[in-house]
Amino acid sequence: MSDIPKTHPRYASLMLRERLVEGFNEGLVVPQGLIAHGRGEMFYYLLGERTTKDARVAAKAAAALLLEAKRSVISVNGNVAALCPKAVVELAEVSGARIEVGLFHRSDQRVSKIAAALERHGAKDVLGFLPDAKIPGLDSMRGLCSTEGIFQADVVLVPLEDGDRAEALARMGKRTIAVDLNPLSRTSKAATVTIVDEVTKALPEISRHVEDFRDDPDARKLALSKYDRDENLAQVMASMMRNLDRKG
Ligand code: PTJ
Repeated sequence: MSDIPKTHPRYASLMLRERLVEGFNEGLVVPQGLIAHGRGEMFYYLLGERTTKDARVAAKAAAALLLEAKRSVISVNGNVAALCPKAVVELAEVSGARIEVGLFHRSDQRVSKIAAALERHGAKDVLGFLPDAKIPGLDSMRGLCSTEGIFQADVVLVPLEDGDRAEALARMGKRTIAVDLNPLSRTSKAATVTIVDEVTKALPEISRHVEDFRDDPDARKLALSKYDRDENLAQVMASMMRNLDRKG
């Protein structure tokens, strides 16, 4: 890892880059993942690199969806495995979701490396190595999935997607939770609940709400009724525009 002083004004952001570069060197992250992260950084910068009120409202709705689910799955790609493996495992533990590795640039070697990285943080029974099902209408490798995981799930968390799978999962009647810093992306517009926040912040935020709502069905109902995806995305865009005005 590079030696980044803690006093550096962009320390947190630079450390995330370090994690990705390390993940790239270990074979978890593909080069395209580094580009995807750069795009995310740009939107995060426009957001003021903070968790907004709108992201919290969405994270509450996501927690409610996970608690209401019969079979939920967290889909993990290379970037997510490199950035926040522990947060993935913790969310799976508190919500009862399964973890499945689902890759766009799929190779067996990457799937097993990512599964091993998650297992080092305590994950159990990670799915995805031997896919036995396919998401209809999705020609990319990300369409491959496992029957006991994504294929039969009713709620799927899809952090850092590129859109087509979220749409295909919606066509299968599943409810989806996206974590995407781009409020304009197809994923953001296709998911049932979209959290526009940095993934390392969003996952622990969902876990906290899962714990709060576990024995409180009324709070879950309220969280879902207060969330409107398109209105939430419009508010996020408005925050970005205001920040741009201030920075300009
Ligand atoms: O590991 P693989 O093979 O499955 O490949 C994964 C990548 C990331 C390469 C693939 O999913 C991809 O190309 O994604 P996209 O189309 O670039 O979309 C990623 C989205 O996530 C973009 O809208 C980014 O703004 C957003 N994003 C990037 N980094 C973060 C993020 N959102 C939240 N937190 C981040 N750290």
